[in-house]
Amino acid sequence: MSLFDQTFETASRRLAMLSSRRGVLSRLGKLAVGAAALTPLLPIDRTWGRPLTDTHQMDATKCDYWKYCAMDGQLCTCCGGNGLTCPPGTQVSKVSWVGTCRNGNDNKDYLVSYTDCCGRSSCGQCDCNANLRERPGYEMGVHNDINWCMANSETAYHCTVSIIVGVAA
Ligand code: ABN
Repeated sequence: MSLFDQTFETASRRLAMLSSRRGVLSRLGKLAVGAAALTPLLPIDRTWGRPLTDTHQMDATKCDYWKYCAMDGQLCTCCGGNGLTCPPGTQVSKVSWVGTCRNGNDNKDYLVSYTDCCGRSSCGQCDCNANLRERPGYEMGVHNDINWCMANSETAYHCTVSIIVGVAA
């Protein structure tokens, strides 16, 4: 076959492959497989706007619940309390720790106060240590590994409740 014929044949085959139904379907198939392989790697929001209620972020008995981001202590929700008020037989600490946590549901930052419940021995459940923005012990004023019951007459530490104070500015 002459060079001219060969070139013409190759070009015709390529054109036929590009425009034939089989060629188009084959390219679409490759595109679909490539997209399926790459999509999991892309940095996109996979909640698709859904609330995060099916994750620990919304379970008040788990340390990764969003409002425990600056928490150091045992969750009163695991110690017979409701998470907002101290369990029966304990007193609210006179001093508390305050943190700012982001609620993944509405993407807003909230001021959260962590108040110790005092007067009974340690509950021993759900010990959480997130401590976002806490500083080391030598910066006493911004250190959270402290028994806030120290200022009460009953200084024994039982557990900690987390109260949302408001939306952070
Ligand atoms: N604020 C909770 C706590 C109590 C005792 C010791 C460390 C932290």
